[in-house]
Amino acid sequence: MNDGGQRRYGPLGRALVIIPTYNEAENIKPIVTRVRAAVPDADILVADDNSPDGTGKIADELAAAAADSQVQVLHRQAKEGLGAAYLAGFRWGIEHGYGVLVEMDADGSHQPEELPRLLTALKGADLVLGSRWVPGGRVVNWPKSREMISRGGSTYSRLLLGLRTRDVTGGYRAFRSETLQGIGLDEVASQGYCFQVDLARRAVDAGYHVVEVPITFVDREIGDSKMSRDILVEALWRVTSWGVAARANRVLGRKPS
Ligand SMILES: Nc1nc2c(ncn2[C@@H]2O[C@H](COP(=O)(O)OP(=O)(O)O)[C@@H](O)[C@H]2O)c(=O)[nH]1
Ligand SMILES: [Mg+2]
Repeated sequence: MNDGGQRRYGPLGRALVIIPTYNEAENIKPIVTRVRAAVPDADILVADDNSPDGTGKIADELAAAAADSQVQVLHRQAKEGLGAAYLAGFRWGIEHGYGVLVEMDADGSHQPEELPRLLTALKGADLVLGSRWVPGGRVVNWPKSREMISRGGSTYSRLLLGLRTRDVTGGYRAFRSETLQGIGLDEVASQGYCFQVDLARRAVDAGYHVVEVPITFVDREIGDSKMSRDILVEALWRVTSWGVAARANRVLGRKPS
């Protein structure tokens, strides 16, 4: 719980890097190879939504070639969004006894070489956010339009939800498994990218110690972004409704739901 970082934290335990994929056939092998090289002790779970381009099959081949089952694949029936893929991956990781669950995109935007810094910070925190918008953080090759959407989304969410973290929408994160178990995963309904905002606000509301670590986010060079208008609309209406509910609760003197 959040006591300004004074709490003594237990050992981290084994780490599982969860990589959600939808049509990442050209990216999956390079990212798995980079994670294995950067953090050899961590295991990897690819959460694939039955990608039509055969990403799941390539991931199976990588799993078969990996020593000691360090690469696993969670095959899901259909494309259900980033949030649903992560929830399934978190449940899998918790069931298998991992102490740390990491979120990482498949397209190279989240550099595995930066993961050791996130894990070091997690030794004194409940949740570490890789952050583009703190000093030392940056984005490379991102179109100005995407940067505006991301920065705007973070600012809107922070103001409406009263969050102090700078990068609320980012998806490069390391959770202690206790943190995930303490924030009510069963009640998370967010499907698209607002899933990230949802988890961040739940962790802050539950009093967890959330730390931001600067990262360099590199835009994908291969494959297409899955960002869509529907994902943006879902984010806007969910964040707005959480903000309105939080304000109403404050006015009425109720605890946040
Ligand atoms: N399993 C699964 N993965 C997804 C889905 N949507 C996006 N992803 C993955 O989530 C990560 C981030 O998506 P990306 O398209 O790079 O988003 P952007 O960086 O915001 O443009 C990538 O690894 C995608 O393959 C989905 O519906 N299901
Ligand atoms: Mg991307």
